Amino acid sequence: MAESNLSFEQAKERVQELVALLDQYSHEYYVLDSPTVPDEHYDELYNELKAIEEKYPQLIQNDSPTQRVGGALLEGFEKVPHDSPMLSLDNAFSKDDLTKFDRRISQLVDGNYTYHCELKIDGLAVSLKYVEGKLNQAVTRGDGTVGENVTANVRTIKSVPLTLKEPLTLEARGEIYMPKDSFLKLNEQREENGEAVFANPRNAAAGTLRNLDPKITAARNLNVFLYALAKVDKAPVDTQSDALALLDRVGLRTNPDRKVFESIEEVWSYVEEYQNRRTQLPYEIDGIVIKVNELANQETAGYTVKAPKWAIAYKFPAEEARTVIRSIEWTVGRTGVVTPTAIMDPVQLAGTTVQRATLHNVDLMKEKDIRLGDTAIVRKAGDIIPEVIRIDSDMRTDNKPYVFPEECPACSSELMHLDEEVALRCLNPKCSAQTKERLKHFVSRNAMNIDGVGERIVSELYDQQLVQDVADLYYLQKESLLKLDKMADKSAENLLNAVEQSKSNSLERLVFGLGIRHVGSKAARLLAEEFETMDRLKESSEEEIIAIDGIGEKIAESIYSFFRLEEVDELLKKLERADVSMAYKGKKKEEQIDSETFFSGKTVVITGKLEQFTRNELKETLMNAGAKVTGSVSKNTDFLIAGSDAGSKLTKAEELNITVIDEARVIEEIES
Ligand code: 1X8
Repeated sequence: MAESNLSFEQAKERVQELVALLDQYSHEYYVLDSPTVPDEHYDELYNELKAIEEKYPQLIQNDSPTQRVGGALLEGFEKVPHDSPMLSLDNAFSKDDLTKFDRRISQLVDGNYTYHCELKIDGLAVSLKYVEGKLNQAVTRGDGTVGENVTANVRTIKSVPLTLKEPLTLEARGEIYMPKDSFLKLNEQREENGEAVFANPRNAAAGTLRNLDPKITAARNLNVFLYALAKVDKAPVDTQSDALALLDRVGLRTNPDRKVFESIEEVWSYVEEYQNRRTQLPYEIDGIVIKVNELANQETAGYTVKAPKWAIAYKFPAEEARTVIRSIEWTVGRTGVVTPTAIMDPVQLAGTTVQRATLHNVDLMKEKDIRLGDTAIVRKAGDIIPEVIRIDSDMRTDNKPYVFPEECPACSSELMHLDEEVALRCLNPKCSAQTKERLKHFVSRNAMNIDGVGERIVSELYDQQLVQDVADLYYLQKESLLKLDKMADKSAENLLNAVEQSKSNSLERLVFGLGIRHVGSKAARLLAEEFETMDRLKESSEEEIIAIDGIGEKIAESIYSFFRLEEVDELLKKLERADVSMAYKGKKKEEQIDSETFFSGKTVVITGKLEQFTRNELKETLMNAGAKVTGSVSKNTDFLIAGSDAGSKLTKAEELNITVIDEARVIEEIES
């Protein structure tokens, strides 16, 4: 780099000029998408600035474009409360939902109103605060009340101005995202380096924004669209259109694909237009946000605790893709059910590369007449699990009807259908695949919750003949564990500790863990509550079981016959000899009746790192308070309890407008 030969005074003036010019060129390039100078010219000025700053470091301004590259490693992200909550939006999934929304608005608002329609960007919400025109703070949405300070990382995003074109004090909110092509390149790179790939652009953006090394953020291509003006001093704003125009004017990047409409019919046309165009956009959108345009009308319509009443997010239906089925894999489950998965040519679907899709069962395969070589239409069920929804029969050439397997892929015993079941089953109770699945179920989180015994360890324990049934877990010795692949002293000890701890679990975990047909964790809990010990459950009659509210004939029959099996008797004895508790440790039924709590009958999900409880303690506490604790967030979830570093569940909960609470709140509610 050429050394600068300017005097200090000259340099000072030149720095001002250069920063202003470079800011202008950046704005034209990154925000307006229309550069006015060649890249080389920008680079020349940038290098000149760099040279001056090298000679006179006291002239380096915090908002100099040379200061975007990302400095030192961060220790963590400071928690910052939002001045006003960052709310989520209610969702609409159909034209009918939009019509209902419109009807509500017409009742809430007096007089005329219009709708401002915008694209719903699939990224992460952030708040940017500018003080007298200078970028002061960038904070993630977090739980809506408190977010994380990601200023160091956001500064590296080239389209985020460090200085506004006007010295305003304001808070703008928007979405940080990773463009589709950057996401694909990033994953290609990661694959080459043997690193785990990101599932979709949103996860990649989240991982990038929440990276403790701002240099990494700087090296990846994040971008932002601002879509809300949370607060502004000294600027008249009467509508959402005005707000976005103001953001444009001061140099903040907004999405140009927005429009005002007078009627919900026109809104629907806009929705349909973008539903068709979404795949052509260079970034992912997952819907359309419809807002009442006039701020006065917004105020009249008001808010619920979770969301503004004056806005709604129309969510697009799941994306579909087409690809060719090359083979079909059959997997044996815990109960012997053998399920088919299509192995296909890799295809991009709603942000991820998909190569496997469930075919559910033989009947559905027959119904869809699925053949090897067929072109399949795939979709993600609930936006997560890819499934084949149909075959494009026009694309079929001379593919032969599929020949279904007659033997278990694991143990080769004959497969059959039980009664009227659609499922194919392997009926060999000693089948290796089934046994491994039973073991996996027994150690799983909702069952005995034996930490550190995952799929690989279970498989090895079985293959090495250390464990043949679930009770064998309690007879494991350290010496034999050390013979397993990658099993060090410490991990063997941890494993044994986890096994030991599980001995004192409350009865419902064991009942669920045994994998009795039709007995899920909810039924297991009801049974444990009712009978309190394994012995009493074992001796119970079908009538007694059916008498329990929430348990039907099918479950009762299954439990009754389970406990009549000789091998079950032996297994229970073996567990008892190992000192595995067979007693219920939760609240007695009669204790529960009078206590209607905050959590009674609520479905809750726990995520993130907890401080005050272990996960099990929290779970038990919640269940004692009458909550149903489940593993994944769905529209049926009432609360998500989020610790620190919450990931995809938090995102999902936010998307679904589910109330997110922290541990402190749980304690508060339990104590009251
Ligand atoms: C979330 C989003 C909004 C907009 C775009 N993308 C989003 N992900 C928008 O208003 N254009 S608004 C929003 C929210 O309020 N939670």
